[in-house]
Parts: sequence; structure tokens; C-alpha cells
Amino acid sequence: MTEADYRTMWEKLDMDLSAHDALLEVLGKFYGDIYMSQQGRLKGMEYLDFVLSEVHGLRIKELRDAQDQGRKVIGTFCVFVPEEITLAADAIQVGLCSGADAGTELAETLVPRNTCALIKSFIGFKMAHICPYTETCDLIVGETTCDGKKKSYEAFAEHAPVYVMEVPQQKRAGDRALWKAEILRYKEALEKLTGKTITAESLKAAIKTVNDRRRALQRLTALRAADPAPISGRDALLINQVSFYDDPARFTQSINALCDQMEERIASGQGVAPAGTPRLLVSGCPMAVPNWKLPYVIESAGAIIVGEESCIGTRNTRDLVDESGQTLDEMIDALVDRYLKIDCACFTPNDERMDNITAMARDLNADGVIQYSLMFCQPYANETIKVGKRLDKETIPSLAVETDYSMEDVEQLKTRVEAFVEMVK
Ligand code: BJ8
Repeated sequence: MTEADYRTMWEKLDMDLSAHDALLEVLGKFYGDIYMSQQGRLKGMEYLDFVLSEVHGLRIKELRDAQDQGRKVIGTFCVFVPEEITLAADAIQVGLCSGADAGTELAETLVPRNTCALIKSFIGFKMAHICPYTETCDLIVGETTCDGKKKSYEAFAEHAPVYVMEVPQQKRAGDRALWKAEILRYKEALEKLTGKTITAESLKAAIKTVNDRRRALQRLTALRAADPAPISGRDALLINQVSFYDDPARFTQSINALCDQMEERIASGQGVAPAGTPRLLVSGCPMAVPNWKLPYVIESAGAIIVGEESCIGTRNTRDLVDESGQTLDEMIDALVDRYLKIDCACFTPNDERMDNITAMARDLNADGVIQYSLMFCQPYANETIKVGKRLDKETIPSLAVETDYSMEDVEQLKTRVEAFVEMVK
């Protein structure tokens, strides 16, 4: 497709082309500075560069072609929406980015100013008509996780087709029953939307597809324990970000090929930074595309990020769905159990997250943890205190930073991160 064809496609999606042009220009520059300037990148990252360069082009065309063949596109903002159900209904699921400061003023006409940047971003993208994914979706599935998201979906629903899943806040037997009922309700809603019945066969295949992607990402995570680090944190984050909107089977294949290259690199003792470079784990709120600010600051300060304890990271990939179920009900139960293992800060209590962060820091040989929360995010800001205490007890150094998508605090972040990197050296 030519640029002109893409513009026709965007026009048909009712996008604001001049605002979209401005966004792509900023993104292109940002990507060049943060990604293309890196030394010693793996060959396999060319695939990710290509996907990113075509993020509003080729992938949208694929989604539109699928719609022409009768398939539906489902947008999500949270790893609680079970992609297995979506795929089993022959629909396509995409994560809606929410990582850029765009359309903020418009967003603030729908939600209060003191709302986190992620929420303002997804509303801003819609209000400013600059995201082809949002405009392509046949249905956008929200969830009752934090209060900010929960309430914002009410306002968002006035502008987009929204369906909300109720996510419990605790993990007792009654909560499990509620979550199972919600997964069944989602299944029915999708069957109605797509006109397709989910069968044991289609669900089994979908579970395998999503598990295979998780297995590839688990493999990538495990390889990052090596010193010297075989891949930068920026690239690993990008891979996790792309996992939300690329075709799952194609993505899995590409990431497994990249992991093969990582293994070769590890075997030959090579890496993207010298052995002994300070190794940091980043933990906290999800970093959606194109939120690359903090990773760039950390790696420019002479450290290497070796893991992301986040929903755009291991919180989304750590647990697999049990594949032994044969009946539809057994498979739904397996989904219920797997999704309830997610240690989002919206749960109370959420002590397993403390154990998971500690284990991850040890497994990946991290020298320290940078806790990241978005301004106005109550759940993660609260857990920052608890996580910090636990890391102190484990004698793992940590630094807590709170930020947003603006560039105003970059210098201040640099100063704090550089001091922390010096300290863990
Ligand atoms: S499972 S982390 S993807 S809810 S940053 S919008 S929490 S105020 S994103 Fe999340 Fe699902 Fe949990 Fe993961 Fe609210 Fe905080 Fe904003 Fe957040």
C-alpha cells in the first residue's frame, strides 16, 4: 500500500489527518532518538522496527481486511480481558496504547485533571481522532480495576462502543465465582457480536496460541538473567508492547527467532553492555507505547534494565493457562484460575506481588529495583511503600519515581536515576 492509500484508509476511519501527521512526526523522531541510536542491537529487532514503522499502516490494513471478511476487532486496556475467549470467537484482540501525551485538554473535558496519564491518553486519543486502532474497534472492553478507569469508561462510552468486565478486588471463593460469571458473560457477549459459537475445540486452540506467545516471552525474560545482558531494556519493553497488537502466531515465531539469536550471543559471551554494568528491574505501572521516557533515562545513565515487573512485562506473561482441560467448562475454569493469579495493585491484599518482585530481582540478578508509578495512580503509589519496605528487608536497593508522559521532569529524573545507579554500582 502507498502512503496515499493509507491516508484514504485513515480518512475512512474518520481520523483527524493533520493531528495524526503531527503525532507520527513526533513519534518517528522519538523512536529514532531512543531506539535507532542504540549500539549492538540484535538482528531480530529489525522485525520490531518494521512493525513499529507500519504500526498505523499495515497492521490497521490487516485489521480492516479481517473486518471485511466478517471478523470483529476488540480493543482492551487491561491484561484481565481474556484474549483466549476473543480468539475462540474468531475475533482479533488489540491493546490500545495509551502511552502518549495527546489530546489531553480534550480528555480533561471528560475526566478530572488529577487522573493518571494513561487514562487521559486513551480518552485523548479518541477525542482527538488520532488513533486508528481505537477507530477500528468494533468493541472496546474496559474493566473495573482502579477507580480512575472504572469511572472513565462511563464517559468514554459516550464516544465509543464500550463493554465493561467486573474484576473482583479480592481473591476469595465468592470473588472467583464472580470472575467466572464475568468470563461467561463476556463469552456470551462475544458470541452475540461475532455470530460465532465458542466450542471446546476453538477455545483449546486459542489457549494454545496465547500460551505459546507467553512461553516465547518467558523465554526472553529468562535469557535476560545473563551478564552481559543480551538485549537492552528498551528493546525488551518494545517487544512486550508490540505483543499487544501484532498477530499472535507471527509475533511468537519472530520472538522465538530473536531468542535463538540471544542464546548465540550469550554463548559467545557478548551483550549490549559490558559485563558488570549495573542491572536494574523496573516495577510498577504499565508502560504503554510510546512511553519510553524512563527506560531511556535509566539506560542513558549507564545501567541496563533486565526486567519489567509490569502488565507490559512479566505480569502478563508469568502464568500460563492449564492446557489439560477437555470440556468447555474445564477450560473456562482454567482461564478463571490463571487470570486470578494476576497481582495487580487493584487487589487487596496483594502480598503475592511482594514475593514476585523479590523473586524476579533475584532470578534476573538485578542490583536494584526502580519502582515506577504514574502520577495520580493510587493503587501503585500505595504499594510503592510496601514494596520499598520489603526490598529493604531483602537488602535490595530501590528507588521510587512518580512521573507522567510529559518531558518536563526529564532532568530531575536523570539526576535521581544517575545517583541511584552510582549507589548500586
Ligand atoms: S491488571 S495494572 S493493566 S488495571 S496507572 S489506569 S491502575 S490509575 S493500568 Fe492496569 Fe489492568 Fe492492573 Fe495491569 Fe489506574 Fe494506575 Fe492509571 Fe493504571
